Amino acid sequence: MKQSILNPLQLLGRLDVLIDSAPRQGALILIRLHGLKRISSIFGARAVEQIIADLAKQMKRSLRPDDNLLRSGRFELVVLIAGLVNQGHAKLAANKLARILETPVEIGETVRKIPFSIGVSLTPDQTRESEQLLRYADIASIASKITRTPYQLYNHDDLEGIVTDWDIEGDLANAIARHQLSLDYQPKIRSDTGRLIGAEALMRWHHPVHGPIQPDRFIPVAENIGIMPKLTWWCLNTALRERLEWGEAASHLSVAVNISALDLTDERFIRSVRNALGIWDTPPELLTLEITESSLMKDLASSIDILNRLRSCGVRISIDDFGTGYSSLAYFKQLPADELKIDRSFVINILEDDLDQHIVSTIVQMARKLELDIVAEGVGSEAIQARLIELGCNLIQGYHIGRPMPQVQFNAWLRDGIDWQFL
Ligand code: G
Ligand code: G
Ligand code: MN
Repeated sequence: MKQSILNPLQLLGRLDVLIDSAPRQGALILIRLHGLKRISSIFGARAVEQIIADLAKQMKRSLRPDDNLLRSGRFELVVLIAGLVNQGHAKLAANKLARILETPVEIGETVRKIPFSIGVSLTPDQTRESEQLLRYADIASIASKITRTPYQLYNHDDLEGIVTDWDIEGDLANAIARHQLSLDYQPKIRSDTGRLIGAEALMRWHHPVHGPIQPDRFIPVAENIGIMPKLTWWCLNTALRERLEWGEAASHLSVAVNISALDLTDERFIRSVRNALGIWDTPPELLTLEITESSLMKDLASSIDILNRLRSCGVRISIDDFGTGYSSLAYFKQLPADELKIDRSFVINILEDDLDQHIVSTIVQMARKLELDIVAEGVGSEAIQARLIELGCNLIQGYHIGRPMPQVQFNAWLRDGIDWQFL
């Protein structure tokens, strides 16, 4: 491809022409090639130019004569299709391009695939403005990258997702100071006596514009922007303070706080936990820290070390989502834990699925030998609860017992909770 790289204004000019070619529909296909910077540093700029030229030649061959293939960046190409019959045609073209890009190319001594993403936007269906058309294709290409699909057609939800992520990053750091965070509490009961033993604290963020945002969504962002220690500190203190508000009759109940993988890489975390227990004058055995099995596995040796030190302070350790994180028997016995929470996915179909029953029963038997408590989470019905008790789970958590509830509601639930005989 001898063609020079269009600058953004030149590209927008070409898009204006495409848009004006009405009444026929037009499509913009944006192709991003990934990893070429690295190839350029290893093999040189000429090698990269050769790769792009070869790919462009093949792509051109697969397109119709009046489709336009242009270079819009060092590692970016666009195809402008003017004579679209329908949307299906644009998808067909994107698909053909993807097939070509999926073919491995020679790089040095090896043959490798160049990772790519493709975004498609349409005119006049989606917009009649060149800048929008380009943005939409850009957003679709990000969606293609995230979803690991060969190409994506622009849709408005992708834009909302990207805008929301942007806002989350900007607003999360101030969420604590602006009192937008709160904790919900979900009860855990002992299965043989039906007694309440405590509750798990689950973080909630009420965003002023985007409404409730789930922790699954904002915790990875918090980790990325480096404010996880602040959030965990807030969680620990809020949970311990609110536990005191549950009242005298509930003074034996424990509270469980979820911690992130990042907390376990931070030496200061142990001190934070000790400080928080001191501030709220709470016996350490009334605090449980829940850590997912998969985050434990990220740096097993160091996690085991930190968890052991936490346990020696008296804090209880619970391994969350157990069964989903490639546990091996080899390390099972050195897990510094007091409790295993069997992942919801094994619990949901337990009545129908023999394999799930078998898995739960195996985990229970191993855990018993190690004298661990076993929590079944996600228990949704009486029948499921009964089966889990038969299988030997001694602690139960799930919608059937109680949903996660805001503090005020949880307090009311505690007062009305004759069912759970915690008094
Ligand atoms: O209620 P639910 O959607 O809240 O929780 C989703 C996931 O988010 C759960 O797996 C839970 O472990 C995690 N989570 C909830 N609250 C917190 C928190 O305060 N800290 C961390 N690290 N994870 C949390
Ligand atoms: O991974 P962790 O166990 O921390 O996840 C807790 C999540 O599970 C929360 O999002 C909570 O709302 C959800 N949850 C708790 N009990 C149930 C249940 O019985 N059914 C379903 N579907 N979700 C539940
Ligand atoms: Mn949990």
